[in-house]
Amino acid sequence: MWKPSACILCECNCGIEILVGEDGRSFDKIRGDKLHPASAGYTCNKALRLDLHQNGNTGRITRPLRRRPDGTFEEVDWDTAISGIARRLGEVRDAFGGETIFYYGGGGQGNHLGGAYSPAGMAAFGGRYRSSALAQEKTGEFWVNARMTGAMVRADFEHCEVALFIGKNPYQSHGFPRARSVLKDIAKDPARSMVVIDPVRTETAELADFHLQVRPGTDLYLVTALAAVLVQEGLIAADWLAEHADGLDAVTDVLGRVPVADYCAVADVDEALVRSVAARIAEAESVAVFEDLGVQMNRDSTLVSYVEKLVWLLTGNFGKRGAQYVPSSLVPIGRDRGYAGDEGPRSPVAGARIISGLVPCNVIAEEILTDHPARYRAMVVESANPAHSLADSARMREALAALELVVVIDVAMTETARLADYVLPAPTQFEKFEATFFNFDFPRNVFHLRHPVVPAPEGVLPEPEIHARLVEAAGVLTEQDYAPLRAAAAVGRAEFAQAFLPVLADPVKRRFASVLLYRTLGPTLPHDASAAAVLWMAAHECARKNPAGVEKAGYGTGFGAGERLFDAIVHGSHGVEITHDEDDASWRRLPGERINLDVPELLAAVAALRDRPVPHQDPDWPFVLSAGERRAFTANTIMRDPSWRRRDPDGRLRISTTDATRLGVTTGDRVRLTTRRGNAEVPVDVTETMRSGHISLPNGLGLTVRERTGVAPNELTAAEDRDEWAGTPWHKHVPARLEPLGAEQG
Ligand SMILES: Nc1nc2c(c(=O)[nH]1)N[C@H]1C(S)=C(S)[C@@H](COP(=O)(O)OP(=O)(O)OC[C@H]3O[C@@H](n4cnc5c(=O)[nH]c(N)nc54)[C@H](O)[C@@H]3O)O[C@H]1N2
Ligand SMILES: Nc1nc2c(c(=O)[nH]1)N[C@H]1C(S)=C(S)[C@@H](COP(=O)(O)OP(=O)(O)OC[C@H]3O[C@@H](n4cnc5c(=O)[nH]c(N)nc54)[C@H](O)[C@@H]3O)O[C@H]1N2
Ligand code: SF4
Ligand SMILES: [Mo]
Repeated sequence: MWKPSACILCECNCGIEILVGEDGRSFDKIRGDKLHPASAGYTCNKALRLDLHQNGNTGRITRPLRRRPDGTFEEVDWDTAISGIARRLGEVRDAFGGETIFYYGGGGQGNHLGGAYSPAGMAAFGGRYRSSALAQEKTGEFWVNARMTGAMVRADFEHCEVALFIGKNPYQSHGFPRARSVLKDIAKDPARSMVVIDPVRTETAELADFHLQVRPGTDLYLVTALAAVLVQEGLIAADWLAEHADGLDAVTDVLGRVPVADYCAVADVDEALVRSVAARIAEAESVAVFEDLGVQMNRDSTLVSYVEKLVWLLTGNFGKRGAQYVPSSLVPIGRDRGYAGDEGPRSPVAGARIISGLVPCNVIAEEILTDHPARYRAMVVESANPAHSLADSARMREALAALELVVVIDVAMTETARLADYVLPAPTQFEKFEATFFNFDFPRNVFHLRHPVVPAPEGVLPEPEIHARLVEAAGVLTEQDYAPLRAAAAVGRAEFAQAFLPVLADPVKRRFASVLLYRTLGPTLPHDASAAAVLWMAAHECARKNPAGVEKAGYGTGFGAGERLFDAIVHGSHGVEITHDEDDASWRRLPGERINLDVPELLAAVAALRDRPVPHQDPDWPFVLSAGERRAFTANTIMRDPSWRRRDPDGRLRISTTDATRLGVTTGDRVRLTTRRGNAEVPVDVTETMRSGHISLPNGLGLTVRERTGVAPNELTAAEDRDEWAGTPWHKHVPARLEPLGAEQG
């Protein structure tokens, strides 16, 4: 029988249908789900063999594990595991304070429902600090958004006249619905243009009209030159800016003085090309822009985010079709308060800026490996693999070992789980109710609550149940808290809502709202969808915040709108439209409906770029390593079965033809790759797509199931290589050198 679900390998979460075999377990066939409101039948190559995630050689775990004093693991039952963890978290709290219990993760590319319950589990023990992968990619951009628009911004590539990608390869990495089709449409249409800023001639660059093949790590020079041309050549949307934006004079003052030719020379991009790109952007009806890891995990990332936003703001590309927009959301992700300068929360040891509630990933080890009294003492890791995915794996392993307690909640025996004191096994995303909160479409936004496709094996527990049991083991919630809510739920939703109001009004109880919903409203939901209970609150919040969009999507108004939206989500196994916005909805999501162009500290840093020494290559490290790019068969560390990779199974190091010739290596030859932090042996792939001096490794290999496949990129990266504003890593800019191994062996 074909069953609807979604691909879990990137943030798009395309709707799929799975033909479950007669054994009730195997995925015999997978196809795109035409009924999915966002992906409409689209998938890329990666989804089609998800069977290898569900049934492959993945190191699946199905029993709670506890570490013995001799270092080996033993299987324990759930009561033993939960009570043991609760006791030890309680001991850490009593000895050092609950705020020393750190939480990492909360969901990968497709599973965020458990993460909605984890704040309750952590609050039960006084946990306060947390982080996730977002704090090694998006937090700089979140901080800039908060200061400029006060809202998360996305872009409409489907309708744009000009698409601009900066450090982003959507042909492989996607990031918006039906990416490959949308890219091909733009490439085919003579009236539309695509601009790509990337040192690599990627599949996306291959489709582009303008490829600015920037010198790695110099994007700030290039993007500043681009913005400066707009100002210096009078290409800005002056009337639009006067009506909608503040701070223009300060910005034009700085950009007016930028030495465009010099900056293009630093970036090694032809000045005439930069000027024609500026002209193309300025004349376009609409421009959509996506900056991603090529700049966000690179030097000056927060400053690049700022200037990138100036490019589309100075040309009036916000709040209209084909440009940037502010999506509605069911569960907001990445909202920051936008504290200026030194205001705002800081991490307890390193004093790093906490953005959107997240401690920068690159300081986590530093917050542990110290004798500072406020250091973290315990860590709960959920659906993440920080021993592999964070900078400097060796130091991260050391940090995990220094903690009093590490708990990992995962489906597989990951690199991080191997270092834990307790490992709690969860059902896979095809064995439970699951959802992603990466819902950013516009004007029609979509949410997909996936139903289980196959039964979970005995011995695993879904994350909401784990967090509920932790809260109960801490003694925070008891039957007494549940009883009145259960009684109200038995009468009806309106009565339940009435009974739930006091929970929301109580600042302590509110922290446990998700678990209260799960235990009381949950059992009344159809299809055993208890895990969806937390979405009831989210649906009402969405209806309250976006009344027009929710009404236009067909859910009516008032309390009934929230109820109908929630019911549609619970029943709609192919995904549902949650809002249908009017075109001007983006404006109404901006505080004061205005845009701020002048972020003083960032603008001052852009102005000071002139006086900064021009970046130069250190002769000891003649290569720049991009440690972790997205390729046809990479999917973070979600796919652990190596046979999934039809191409590039061992994750080769890409190198330019010029450099390969100089080193005397050809495709398939092995080289020793050395960075300041480590070294690895890896076969090379010689290609015309790389610039000389630039080499790249895939992201998401270097995994160990039975044996290790590929190079683990973070054995080579350093935690101190990070952005001065947001603490985001420079994974795409690792100084490196290479030695051919052929000669050594021969
Ligand atoms: N196939 C696949 N798709 C994925 C994922 C996956 O693992 N595999 N992961 C998902 C996740 S978690 C994310 S965050 C996204 C990330 O998606 P992307 O950001 O698109 O992914 P990357 O390939 O890491 O980096 C993008 C580009 O940055 C370029 N780059 C490197 N150095 C520089 C530089 O100095 N300047 C500029 N301008 N560009 C540079 C690289 O050449 C690369 O083409 O992808 C998602 N999609
Ligand atoms: N050097 C370098 N490092 C990088 C990057 C890079 O480009 N270069 N990219 C970074 C980026 S952008 C990201 S997003 C991170 C990603 O790295 P992480 O945040 O560590 O996440 P994933 O690799 O997506 O791993 C997700 C984990 O979730 C588990 N999992 C899957 N489904 C479930 C489930 O239903 N429940 C539970 N409990 N667990 C589940 C998987 O087994 C896996 O262990 O890596 C980052 N690290
Ligand atoms: S990897 Fe991403 S784009 Fe490809 S099918 Fe899966 S969700 Fe869709
Ligand atoms: Mo990511």
